[in-house]
Amino acid sequence: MKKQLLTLAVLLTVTASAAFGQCETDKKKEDNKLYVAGECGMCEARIEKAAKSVEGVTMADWDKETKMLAVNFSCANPDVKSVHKAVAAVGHDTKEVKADDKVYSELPGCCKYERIKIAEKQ
Ligand SMILES: [Cu+2]
Repeated sequence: MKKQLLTLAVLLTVTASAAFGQCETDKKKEDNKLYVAGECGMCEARIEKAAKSVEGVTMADWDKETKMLAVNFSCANPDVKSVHKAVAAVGHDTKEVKADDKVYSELPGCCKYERIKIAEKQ
Protein backbone atom coordinates (compact mmCIF):
# COMPACT_ATOMS: atom_id res chain seq x y z
CA MET A 1 0.00 0.00 0.00
CA LYS A 2 2.78 2.37 0.94
CA LYS A 3 4.52 1.59 -2.32
CA GLN A 4 1.35 2.33 -4.28
CA LEU A 5 1.01 5.68 -2.56
CA LEU A 6 4.57 6.50 -3.41
CA THR A 7 3.97 5.56 -7.04
CA LEU A 8 0.91 7.78 -7.07
CA ALA A 9 2.89 10.66 -5.59
CA VAL A 10 5.61 10.28 -8.19
CA LEU A 11 3.02 10.12 -10.96
CA LEU A 12 1.32 13.28 -9.74
CA THR A 13 4.61 15.12 -9.56
CA VAL A 14 5.52 14.09 -13.09
CA THR A 15 2.08 15.10 -14.40
CA ALA A 16 2.22 18.43 -12.60
CA SER A 17 5.65 19.32 -13.94
CA ALA A 18 4.62 18.30 -17.45
CA ALA A 19 1.58 20.58 -17.28
CA PHE A 20 3.74 23.38 -15.93
CA GLY A 21 6.04 23.10 -18.91
CA GLN A 22 3.20 23.64 -21.33
CA CYS A 23 1.60 26.80 -22.60
CA GLU A 24 -0.07 29.15 -20.21
CA THR A 25 -2.34 31.49 -22.09
CA ASP A 26 -2.11 34.26 -19.51
CA LYS A 27 1.62 34.62 -19.96
CA LYS A 28 2.49 35.84 -23.40
CA LYS A 29 6.02 35.80 -24.58
CA GLU A 30 6.36 38.26 -27.38
CA ASP A 31 8.91 39.64 -29.77
CA ASN A 32 10.98 36.59 -30.38
CA LYS A 33 12.91 37.27 -33.52
CA LEU A 34 14.96 34.91 -35.58
CA TYR A 35 16.76 35.20 -38.87
CA VAL A 36 15.24 33.02 -41.57
CA ALA A 37 16.69 32.93 -45.08
CA GLY A 38 14.24 33.50 -47.91
CA GLU A 39 13.57 35.60 -50.99
CA CYS A 40 10.00 36.34 -51.97
CA GLY A 41 6.35 36.44 -51.01
CA MET A 42 6.05 32.71 -51.55
CA CYS A 43 8.81 32.21 -49.02
CA GLU A 44 6.97 34.48 -46.63
CA ALA A 45 3.79 32.41 -46.83
CA ARG A 46 5.75 29.16 -46.47
CA ILE A 47 7.82 30.35 -43.53
CA GLU A 48 4.87 31.82 -41.65
CA LYS A 49 2.75 28.73 -42.21
CA ALA A 50 5.53 26.50 -40.87
CA ALA A 51 6.10 28.72 -37.84
CA LYS A 52 2.40 28.82 -37.02
CA SER A 53 2.25 25.02 -37.11
CA VAL A 54 4.41 24.94 -33.98
CA GLU A 55 2.46 24.48 -30.76
CA GLY A 56 2.03 27.67 -28.78
CA VAL A 57 2.76 30.05 -31.66
CA THR A 58 0.05 32.70 -31.83
CA MET A 59 1.62 34.97 -34.43
CA ALA A 60 4.36 34.63 -37.02
CA ASP A 61 5.41 37.43 -39.32
CA TRP A 62 8.38 37.23 -41.67
CA ASP A 63 9.87 40.36 -43.17
CA LYS A 64 11.11 39.94 -46.74
CA GLU A 65 13.53 42.85 -46.43
CA THR A 66 15.12 42.15 -43.06
CA LYS A 67 14.63 38.33 -43.24
CA MET A 68 13.55 38.46 -39.62
CA LEU A 69 10.75 36.25 -38.41
CA ALA A 70 8.85 37.70 -35.47
CA VAL A 71 7.05 35.11 -33.40
CA ASN A 72 4.63 35.44 -30.53
CA PHE A 73 3.95 32.57 -28.21
CA SER A 74 1.13 31.78 -25.86
CA CYS A 75 3.73 30.16 -23.61
CA ALA A 76 5.74 31.29 -20.67
CA ASN A 77 8.62 29.22 -21.94
CA PRO A 78 8.49 29.38 -25.73
CA ASP A 79 9.99 26.59 -27.72
CA VAL A 80 11.93 28.70 -30.19
CA LYS A 81 14.01 25.73 -31.28
CA SER A 82 10.88 24.08 -32.67
CA VAL A 83 10.28 27.14 -34.84
CA HIS A 84 13.82 26.87 -36.21
CA LYS A 85 13.19 23.21 -37.00
CA ALA A 86 9.78 23.87 -38.57
CA VAL A 87 11.01 26.50 -41.02
CA ALA A 88 14.09 24.43 -41.84
CA ALA A 89 11.81 21.47 -42.55
CA VAL A 90 10.07 23.42 -45.33
CA GLY A 91 13.40 24.43 -46.88
CA HIS A 92 14.50 27.62 -45.12
CA ASP A 93 17.80 27.96 -43.30
CA THR A 94 17.97 29.66 -39.94
CA LYS A 95 21.16 30.48 -38.07
CA GLU A 96 20.64 27.42 -35.89
CA VAL A 97 19.06 24.83 -38.12
CA LYS A 98 20.00 24.24 -41.72
CA ALA A 99 17.38 23.07 -44.19
CA ASP A 100 17.86 19.72 -45.87
CA ASP A 101 19.64 20.10 -49.24
CA LYS A 102 16.96 18.01 -50.93
CA VAL A 103 14.10 20.15 -49.60
CA TYR A 104 15.99 23.30 -50.56
CA SER A 105 16.59 22.02 -54.09
CA GLU A 106 12.86 21.48 -54.54
CA LEU A 107 11.98 25.10 -53.78
CA PRO A 108 10.72 27.18 -56.74
CA GLY A 109 13.41 29.17 -58.57
CA CYS A 110 12.32 32.49 -57.10
CA CYS A 111 12.84 31.11 -53.63
CA LYS A 112 16.46 30.06 -54.08
CA TYR A 113 18.01 32.20 -51.38
CA GLU A 114 21.67 32.18 -50.52
CA ARG A 115 22.34 29.36 -48.06
CA ILE A 116 23.42 30.27 -44.57
CA LYS A 117 26.79 28.91 -43.67
CA ILE A 118 26.62 27.44 -40.22
CA ALA A 119 29.94 26.91 -38.54
CA GLU A 120 30.18 23.17 -38.02
CA LYS A 121 31.81 21.70 -34.98
CA GLN A 122 34.66 19.55 -36.15
CU1 LIG B 1 10.17 32.48 -52.36
